[in-house]
Amino acid sequence: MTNPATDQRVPLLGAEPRLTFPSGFRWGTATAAYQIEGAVAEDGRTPSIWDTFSHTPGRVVEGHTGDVACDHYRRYADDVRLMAELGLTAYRFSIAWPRVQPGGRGPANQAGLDFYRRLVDDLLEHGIEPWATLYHWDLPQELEDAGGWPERDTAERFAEYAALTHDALGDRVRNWTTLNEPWCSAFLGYGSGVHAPGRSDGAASVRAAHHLMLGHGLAVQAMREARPENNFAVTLNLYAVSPATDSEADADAARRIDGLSNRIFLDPLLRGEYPEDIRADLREVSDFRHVRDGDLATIATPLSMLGINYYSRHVVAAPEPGADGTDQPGDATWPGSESVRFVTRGLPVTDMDWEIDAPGLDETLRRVHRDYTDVPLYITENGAAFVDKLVGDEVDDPDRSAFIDAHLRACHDAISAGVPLRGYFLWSLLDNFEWAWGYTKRFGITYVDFSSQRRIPKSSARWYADVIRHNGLAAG
Ligand code: IFM
Repeated sequence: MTNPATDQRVPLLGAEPRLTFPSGFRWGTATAAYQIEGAVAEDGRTPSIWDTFSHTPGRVVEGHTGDVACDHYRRYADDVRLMAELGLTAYRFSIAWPRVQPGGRGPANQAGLDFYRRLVDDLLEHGIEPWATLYHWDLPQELEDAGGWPERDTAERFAEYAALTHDALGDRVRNWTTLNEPWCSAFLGYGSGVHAPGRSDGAASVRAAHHLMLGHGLAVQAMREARPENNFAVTLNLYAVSPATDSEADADAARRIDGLSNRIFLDPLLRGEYPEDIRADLREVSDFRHVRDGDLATIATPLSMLGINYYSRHVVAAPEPGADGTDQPGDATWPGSESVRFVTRGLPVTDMDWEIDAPGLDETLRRVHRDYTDVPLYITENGAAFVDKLVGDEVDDPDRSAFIDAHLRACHDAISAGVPLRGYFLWSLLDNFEWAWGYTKRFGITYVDFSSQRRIPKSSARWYADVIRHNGLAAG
């Protein structure tokens, strides 16, 4: 395996790993329903906003859809066997709301729940702990037609769906995550419109962010009341954020982007407030009158643990003055950040063009623990897309192993500094439907031949299995 920065192979472990993780550390992979399941009209499932979006010409690269995806709905048993062969101790998957509660209202659909019962039972039989996420972006289309996340009612509907799903599966799934990456749902879905439902309305995106988090709080309360012994979390996509220079203007750009990507969720969730600077940065877009008394206390309902997805760092700068002396617009696409320039540093990038910055993960973990919370932390996603080539029956993806290796070292550094990091879920088990990029970006440690649905573990899968077997990494 080669490291793109050094062109060095990442060694497989010998008998004596020197970087050992705490015993009981969870080694997992993560996936999401719409990205892998397919079977979109099976057993009573109704369309989600992603079905509508992906079937709208021009929204997804090459017109790809999740109609078939990895056909995991039918092939889940093969996929669980694959996980067992890798030695995973945990698996994070998401539940499709429109499968379990078609249309987003009313009674549970037993046929939909049965699929997750089968999946969970199979995981348990293989000694793999199931981790369920309730919302990974597939809002029932009917709820979007009624206004979607910008409407308060969607938060209530989400709590009802969470309670009904947890009632059915809470006896065998101990670890529950409400939302995956509410930043993406709110700001890519309703702000820039590059994700479903594809709306570009700054005010709506700020309301969506609030109602997503309100739905999270209401859902945790409902589920905890039913089974207080289970663990409840939310997963945030957090970024390390740095100013491009030590100028005051760039420091302010970094403050703003940290606020609009990280603190806008961390502060309500863990401090019960929206920071004043964020309200000020958003004043042209929102008066925050949608925030009702008691909402912030609900959002700040205590968590059992927190999920963090980490991919890269934002390096940002203030706008440059144009020829006429006025500020040139930046290139951000969500409200409040229009004036900020995102700067690249010439570091190696993944196939998403995201700069590889493993120290940013250590920094993020320490910051969350130091400034916000003592609860156990989990990396619920981390991984990389690279251009993979199937040669014969092999895919050699050294850059991916090097990426994971570097990020696991960052996790180890954070643990050594006292951060209660308890597990790592690699994104992703399988190549899958990468949202607006369709099937053109491969994140899996397992190659999927989408024409035959054949699964081929990449060299990174063998490398990760070795890490799991040794509960650690070779000396670096
Ligand atoms: O594929 C996505 C996933 O659904 C959410 N987090 C980021 C991944 C890579 O873009």
